[in-house]
Amino acid sequence: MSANDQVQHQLDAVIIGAGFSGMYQMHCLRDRLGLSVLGLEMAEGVGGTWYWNRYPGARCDSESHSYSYYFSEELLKTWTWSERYPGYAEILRYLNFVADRYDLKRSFKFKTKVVSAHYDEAANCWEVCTDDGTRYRTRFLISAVGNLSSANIPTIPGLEQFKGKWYHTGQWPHEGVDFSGLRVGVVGTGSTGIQAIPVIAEQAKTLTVFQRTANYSIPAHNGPLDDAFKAYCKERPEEIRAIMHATPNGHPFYISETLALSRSEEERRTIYEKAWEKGGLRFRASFKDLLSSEAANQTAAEFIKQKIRKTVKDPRKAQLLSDIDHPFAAKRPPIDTNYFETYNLDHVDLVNIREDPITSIVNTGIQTKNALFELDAIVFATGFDAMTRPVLNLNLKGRHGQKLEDAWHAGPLNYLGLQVPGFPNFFMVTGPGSPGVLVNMPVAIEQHVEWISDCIAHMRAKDLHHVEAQAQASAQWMQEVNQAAAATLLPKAKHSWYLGANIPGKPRVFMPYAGGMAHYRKRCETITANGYEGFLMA
Ligand code: N01
Repeated sequence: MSANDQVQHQLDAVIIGAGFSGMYQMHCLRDRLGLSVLGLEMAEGVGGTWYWNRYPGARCDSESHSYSYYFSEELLKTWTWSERYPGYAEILRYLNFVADRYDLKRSFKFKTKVVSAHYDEAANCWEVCTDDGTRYRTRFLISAVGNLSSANIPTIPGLEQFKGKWYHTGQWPHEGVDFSGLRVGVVGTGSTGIQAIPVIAEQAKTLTVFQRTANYSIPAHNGPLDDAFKAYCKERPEEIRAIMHATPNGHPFYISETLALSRSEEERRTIYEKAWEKGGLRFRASFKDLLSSEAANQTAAEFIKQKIRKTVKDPRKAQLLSDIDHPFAAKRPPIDTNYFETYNLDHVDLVNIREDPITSIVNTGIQTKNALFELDAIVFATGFDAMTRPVLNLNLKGRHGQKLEDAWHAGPLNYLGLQVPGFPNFFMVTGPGSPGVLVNMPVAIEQHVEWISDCIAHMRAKDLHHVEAQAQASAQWMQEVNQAAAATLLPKAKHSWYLGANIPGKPRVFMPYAGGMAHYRKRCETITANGYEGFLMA
């Protein structure tokens, strides 16, 4: 037994992760409920996804005034965002500001990885083991590990032979990377690649983009916020909050009530042009049915494809970039700064790896079926094993020693994205089965954290010690999650991480709840009002 291999004292709650979720969960349980709580975090500091994703151009697609905690008027009045969309560095400063304001860091143990946790049925508690050999016993275990925190590094033969340097955008070196004078290859054209490519192109000697699936993107029109808008955010947070709580995706703007095909082609074009000028995710709100009607969606898709063809001068590149195989916004729609314009630079090339696939990585670069691309650096903007992997990596064992991996062999069985049957007193913040990743994350996070905190407060008030999702309620919830997705065009993107389709061997299940945040919130409230319907409490 090592010095550290010892059981620490009994805690009320352990929270895993110190991002947006874990920090607020800590504040709620420690400061509002007065529980003994420990936070465990792999990174050296707070920030979660923004701690790791420091790649060039990393920026949020939620507008900054909505990408904030809304639980405290004081926070809203004290913090001022500088740009329409916050960059990773400003978000990290914000999260550190919040952590310091509430003195949260003292309750987190950083540089500490949870390697496993099991539920001790006799004692009705979780034993959590960390990589330094310490074991913690806790009544409640809360995963705040995020949905996009497990990097997907493709297994391409020969990577270890590459003589240059390679990077995954989700594990970016904190000191930054200087691409000046280098021949750089970027693999992946999702939200991340689309943000990174224009910035890398500014430095690199040559940039070769390896595209498997062409993607839509809307101009972000990012820029500094003016004083009038900053004042509005401080003076009327209630108004902004009310909109965010009323809309399906938690953003601070309404979705139009108009059906796309109810307007003439010319009227539609004018609406799309205006939305294009506004930029960002607001474009998706142009019509009510863009995500439910294929015909409506095609009007938006065609508008964007025309914009791409008009922007990109080289006809071959324009064709490759606009040959998009899925409905608009069926994948999370990227927003960009000069993405398509970047392909007009002479030193930027585009390779269609669907036609000419990557076969290996050799010491000098990337080998496709037909050509060798000599490179000094490779950037994998290849996304994440999303939603389930970060939770599975905790190596949980629930009642009767059941592994979460087994409980989820056919997909992430859960109730409301909050609990898994057979795993009592274990909660997930914005887990699979909840709307989180489809909405403005802080809105979803605050709702979940408050629900979990209220549930724990209720249990304490009633002297209850055990809460667990019922199997039947969970099975029914899975049906609702499927039905909600099927009512949209979201499952039509074949390679989407929403479906787990980006990871070989992963069950193809639409993981997030697509019924909308406002509806989901009401659903949770009703369940609570009905005495925590679908949960077993004892
Ligand atoms: O990851 P992705 P991401 N060989 O999975 C390609 C959030 N986010 O990091 O489509 C070759 O979307 C893959 O190709 P394909 C946001 O929620 C937000 O870009 O599978 N290529 C695709 O092009 C987002 O949705 C912000 O055919 C491979 C790309 O890599 C989520 O993070 C910014 C490959 C991966 O795209 C993930 O975005 C950034 C392989 N083996 C991210 N494997 C903002 O807030 C994958 N690809 C703005």
